[in-house]
Amino acid sequence: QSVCVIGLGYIGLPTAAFVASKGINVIGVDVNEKFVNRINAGEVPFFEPDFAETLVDVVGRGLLTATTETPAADAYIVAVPTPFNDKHELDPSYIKSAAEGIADKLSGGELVVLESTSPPGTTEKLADYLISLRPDLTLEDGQPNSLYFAHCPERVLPGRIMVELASNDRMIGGLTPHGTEMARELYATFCTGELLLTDAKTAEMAKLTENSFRDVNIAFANELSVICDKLGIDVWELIELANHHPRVNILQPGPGVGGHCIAVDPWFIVAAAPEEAKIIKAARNINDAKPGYVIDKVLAKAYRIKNPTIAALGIAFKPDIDDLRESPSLAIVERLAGELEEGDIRVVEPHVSELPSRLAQSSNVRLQGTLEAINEADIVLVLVDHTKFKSIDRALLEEKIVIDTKGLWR
Ligand code: SAJ
Repeated sequence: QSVCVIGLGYIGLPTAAFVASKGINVIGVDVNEKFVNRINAGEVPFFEPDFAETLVDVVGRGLLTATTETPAADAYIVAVPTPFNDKHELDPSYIKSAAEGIADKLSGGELVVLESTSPPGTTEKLADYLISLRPDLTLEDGQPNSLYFAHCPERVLPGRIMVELASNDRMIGGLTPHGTEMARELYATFCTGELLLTDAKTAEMAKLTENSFRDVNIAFANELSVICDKLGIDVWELIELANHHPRVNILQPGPGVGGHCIAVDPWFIVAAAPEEAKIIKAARNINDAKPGYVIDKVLAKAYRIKNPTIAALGIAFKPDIDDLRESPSLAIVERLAGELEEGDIRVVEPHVSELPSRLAQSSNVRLQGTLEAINEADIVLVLVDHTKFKSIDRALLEEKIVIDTKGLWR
């Protein structure tokens, strides 16, 4: 059995390596030739705990090969980006080009799994598109020329990908019963979690629902944090107290919601049912407004100081990772750099060795060590609750204005 994984990003590559680690022959496909060459050389393109060892091992044993050309395979796992356009509708171009790569390699009997998070109905559209490219094949079960489809959304948490790839329960939603069964057999080879069988559209909606649930709960916490500021109440203490109730479990407020999933996926539900998705939409807007609220708070303090120095602690999108994608903390520092009339910003980010290019070009921003930055700062702005920040000596913060968006030093 051979498996082809299309799209070797943050999800596709660990998935490919993980499947290969079970002794299955995996070919990974990506449009980026440099990236492909690096993978074949066993080089790890991004940090993820325990991932490097697995990648080096499976590439070394010849179980995982990367290429730019889609090969013939028994099963295809599509893990390409699924961004949205300005109306929050899916931009299907990556899924379509994956389908175009697969189309002429098919001979009938293959399974195509869509793993990318997608709006309800996308797996069906992918199937229809492939059949339009290959009208000699059919979506009907049980024919020699049948093609099978399923949606098996990934649910791994960045930072815990290698653990969760193995142990998470998986939803397996086929377009037809046989498609569901084939996908179940494939995922049973590498998942120890429960395999939950459903149809494709329900699996698509379930994945969006999980991330929307989290987004709505974070929005609730963020709204509380703004209300508490107004009322002079410590929101962290408030949430801790309320969470002692046996049926209350409020998430944590912060500088906003980032990453590639939680800030994106709810919009697919809003686009699919704009009139009905009221709470989901409000939550998105509340979380998107939080960085602006933090910026206003910092500027109000900074304007009272001549040539203020601000130490910004953290620019990653969440704690203990180096991922800056869609990071509200990074966006806050970028906007502060543009709006600050005088003074400067010292960024402390233990997980990166240089600032991203847009920030590096700002004359009033530089990367600095934690103690140095805090010592020289008038305002200490906590944007990420990295474990390394927790042990900072509180004595250093005396005389400083502290704006702590994560309740790190409460
Ligand atoms: N955040 C808060 N407060 C919280 C929890 C998170 O402000 O109490 C913020 C984080 O700082 C970050 C953002 O939310 O900016 C998202 O972080 P996250 O840890 O909640 O989630 P992701 O984006 O890393 O991964 C999510 C996970 N989904 C759920 O937990 C329901 C993961 O399991 C999914 O696989 C992933 O999205 C995905 O790919 O969809």
